Amino acid sequence: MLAALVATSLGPIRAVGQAVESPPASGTLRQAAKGRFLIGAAVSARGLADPRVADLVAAQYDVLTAENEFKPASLQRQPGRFEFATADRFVEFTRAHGMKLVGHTLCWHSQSPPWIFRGPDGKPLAREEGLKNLKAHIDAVAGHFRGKVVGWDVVNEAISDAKDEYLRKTPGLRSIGDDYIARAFEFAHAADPDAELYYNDYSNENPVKREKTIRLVRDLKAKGVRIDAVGMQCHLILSDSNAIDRLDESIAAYAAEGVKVAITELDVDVLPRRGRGADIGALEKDGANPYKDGLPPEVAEAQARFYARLFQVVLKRPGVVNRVTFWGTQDGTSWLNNFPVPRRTNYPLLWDRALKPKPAFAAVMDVLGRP
Ligand code: 9MR
Repeated sequence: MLAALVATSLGPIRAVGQAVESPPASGTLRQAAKGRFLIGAAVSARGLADPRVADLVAAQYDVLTAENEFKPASLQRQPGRFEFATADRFVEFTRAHGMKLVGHTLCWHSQSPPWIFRGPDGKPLAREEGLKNLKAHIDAVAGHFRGKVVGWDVVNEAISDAKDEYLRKTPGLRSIGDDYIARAFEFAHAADPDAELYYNDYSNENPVKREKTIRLVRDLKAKGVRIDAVGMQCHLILSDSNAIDRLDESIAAYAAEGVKVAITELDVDVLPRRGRGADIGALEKDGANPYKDGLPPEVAEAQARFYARLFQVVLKRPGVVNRVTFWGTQDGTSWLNNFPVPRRTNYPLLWDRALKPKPAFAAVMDVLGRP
């Protein structure tokens, strides 16, 4: 099936395909990256239920992340009532296909049930109550998936975007205090001692967040807390031409702290943006939607060059970047069709809406294939 997909990409159906000067590379990302780093993707339960997506995913990637199904709101909507059935399908799928699985995420201010850190009045729970809920969640979830996931995004997006603020004022912080992050890592380690533990965030290729991330890594290490890697989401924007240089510098800075780096949510937004990051919204309210009838070949080519540069940076430091995970597989189901402006037509990934590989796929394969 995969061979067929690659072959048909040469057909004249889409303008994007016509722009490719040489035929798209054959083979898979997984083969191409072998022995250097793991290559992964986020997929939703709905995506996995589509046989064409399931085939593509099983052929191309070493490791999966569930796009929403391991988040606290999915697993423990009501206190003490854990719902693992949907998440367990990811365990079965990855096992059946000889793949690894990453857990995303144990502690996040978004997609979490409010009662974890807040009372019925909306006020922060007392520290001991908040700690008890955090521990109960992590014990149950990391315990359930013990031996089934290779690692956890233990805490997600806890660093502030504000220039003069270190940590985001999340419900967890307001209830427990600054050390909720360290405690989450300790609980995760106790529940699954073999799992790798990651701190995951967006925009941490940028200097301001990089410095705060380094502060956090040092703080955790000083407390004797296990942290294996910084997860760099890398929701990047095509027009931000310096992003790759900042990424390069930041990978070096994290490596110097003695942690690995995983690129955890990679995509390259091709639409106009006024602001940056994964957490803006109001600014973009009336954002333009210029490519609703197709991605112009020159934009597809620019995106291909952008991805190629990114993978060159990844390959520069063997053993430091140990995983690159895309946030999705095909353009049609990417979150970026609805963020920061709802219902636009975006093209952030390596496969198009018909599951045909784009120029960006060929470009990545080309970089990975070079000696
Ligand atoms: O892709 C996810 C989307 O389906 C959800 O609606 C959204 C809810 O916040 O979360 C998206 O995934 C996010 C990830 O969990 C954390 N980093 C930013 C991702 C994109 O928003």
